[in-house]
Amino acid sequence: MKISESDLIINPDGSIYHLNLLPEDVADTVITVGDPDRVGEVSKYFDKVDYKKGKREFITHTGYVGSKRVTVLSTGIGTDNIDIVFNELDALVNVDFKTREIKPNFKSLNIIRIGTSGAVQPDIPMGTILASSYGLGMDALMNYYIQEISEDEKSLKDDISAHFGHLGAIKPYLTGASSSLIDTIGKDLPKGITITAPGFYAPQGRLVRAKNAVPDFIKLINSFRSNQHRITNLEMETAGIYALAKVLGHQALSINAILASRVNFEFSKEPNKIVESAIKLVLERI
Ligand code: R1P
Repeated sequence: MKISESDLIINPDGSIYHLNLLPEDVADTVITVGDPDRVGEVSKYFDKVDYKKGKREFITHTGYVGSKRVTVLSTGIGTDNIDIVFNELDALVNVDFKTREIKPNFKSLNIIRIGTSGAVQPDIPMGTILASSYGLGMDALMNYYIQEISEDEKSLKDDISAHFGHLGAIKPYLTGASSSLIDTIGKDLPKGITITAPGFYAPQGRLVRAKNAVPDFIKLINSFRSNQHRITNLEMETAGIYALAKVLGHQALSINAILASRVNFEFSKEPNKIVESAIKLVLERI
């Protein structure tokens, strides 16, 4: 079936609407970062950079780490951008742009986020590199997709929803990391449930001038326990990445450079150093 011109917008030069990439521009291994300036911080370690492209906040460098072809791409902030990036990445590899039909041979990408995050447990200090075992979305993105989840995901999500009971209309969604990527790239790293918030301030329990509707948010989230599971950190993309990767059939892992401790009220004096160590770790393991 032909996908219409308004469902999938292709620019006159054959590139996809927002990412501005041609199908051949995407490697099978994709690193996503939030900050467009971080793309160069990753690709400076590539053995060869073939090209650099971009539009808006979506900057892409594709090249080689040893013999492995890798794309690094910035998503900007938030799961609304993840919706764009993941659908467009998927279309670039799984839709024939000439016929506008789905390609017969499905291609699954390995997608690794290298992002920054704040810890909500006292034993996870700043400087930790943490792999998200699950992404717990507090945003509304997955209200718009049909997502099948495993029994384990469902039971953990139910436990969390029961714990969060009084958050009213918010319907959290939960998806696990790719088991193959967590066993390789995430193997020896601290792990935990990452909360993806639809904002940076009150949605992550920060208090500046506005009054928070959920005043003890950090306590609420860090007190959750279910078997060996606990919530370890907060950021703004992981849950959307995990959920859409699974819906579309890709493998995803989120690696978090912990820059802040939300329980000790501290922010790192050396954030760039922590991010750099996360970048090096991922590039050594992909
Ligand atoms: C907020 O400052 C941003 O930082 C975190 C959050 O997820 C959000 O995108 O990640 P990045 O540093 O990867 O952007």
